[in-house]
Amino acid sequence: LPGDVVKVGVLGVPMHFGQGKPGVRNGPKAIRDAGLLQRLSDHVGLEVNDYGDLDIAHGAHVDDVSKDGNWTIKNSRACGTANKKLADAVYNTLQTNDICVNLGGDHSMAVGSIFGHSQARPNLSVLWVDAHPDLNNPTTSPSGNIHGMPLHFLLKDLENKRTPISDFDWCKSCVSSPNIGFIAIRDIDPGEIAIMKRYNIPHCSIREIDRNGIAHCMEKILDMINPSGNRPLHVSFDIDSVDPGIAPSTGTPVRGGLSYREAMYVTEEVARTGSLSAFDLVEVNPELDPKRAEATAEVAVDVITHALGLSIRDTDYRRFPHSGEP
Ligand code: Z70
Ligand code: MN
Ligand code: MN
Ligand code: MN
Repeated sequence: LPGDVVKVGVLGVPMHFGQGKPGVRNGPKAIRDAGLLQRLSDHVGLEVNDYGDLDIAHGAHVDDVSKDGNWTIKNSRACGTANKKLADAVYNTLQTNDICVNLGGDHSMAVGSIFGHSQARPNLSVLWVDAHPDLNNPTTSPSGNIHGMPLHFLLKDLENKRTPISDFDWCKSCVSSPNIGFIAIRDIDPGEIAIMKRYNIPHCSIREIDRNGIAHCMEKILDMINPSGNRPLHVSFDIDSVDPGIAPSTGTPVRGGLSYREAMYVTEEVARTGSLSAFDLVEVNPELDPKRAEATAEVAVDVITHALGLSIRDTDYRRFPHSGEP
């Protein structure tokens, strides 16, 4: 309601089982240390509820290997268990908050965050901001890393083709291909291209951003994934979408990413939809390029605060009542 203060719940997700670099578990701390909570409350004017970090059990390393030995999915037990816990936490957070912000952690956590979100609020649209489309399955994956596969467990179109991984049986596919869009993708595996083509998944590659500009691309992708504007919006933002020149502390830097302003424009347009319901910020690894880890975490904070309305507050003071009127 206009005039009501927007309530945001923040969850730290020190997930690292989806890939091989353990430092990504310190992403939530780096992002909090860069001042996220204070900026959300003091600068954006939100009511912020911090639920701390999810307690992720550091159990034994158990892989799932296919009977024919054709594939291995690394750490499936720990990753599946932690994601189930996250799904429940996101669901609970959305009972008392307008928006849930999830601080990763590696991108495998999108399985839990999107499934939990869909349980609380059905008919999601998903904006996937990433250098990678993360559409692999155990047979197409070049790495066996689950952070390259979260959408395999989430896409309804793949429901009947899903590789049965018992550690993820709890996750029902919950997003349809017309309602998910990729932006900033530029490092795509052959199996992922085949899936994108087969299901005609909306996307704006980094090349399309070069060609048509970020404003055109955002208008196009938001209109494609949520034409009526009625669906709750889930944004899953991998920091490797941003150029490694400004956000280098991440596991798989890919040159030629979003500029600072392009990243802010993306998130400003997210705020302007008025539909943002959950936001993941993933893959900040402060142990990589440690001298620039603080700068990377600051970009992450800027991304989140802009998605939650920082720079549009002066022109939309009804939704963000603490801002000054122009
Ligand atoms: C590759 C794979 C990936 C992030 C790398 C890489 C996936 N497509 N995702 N870094 N964040 O292993 O599936
Ligand atoms: Mn990713
Ligand atoms: Mn990525
Ligand atoms: Mn690749």
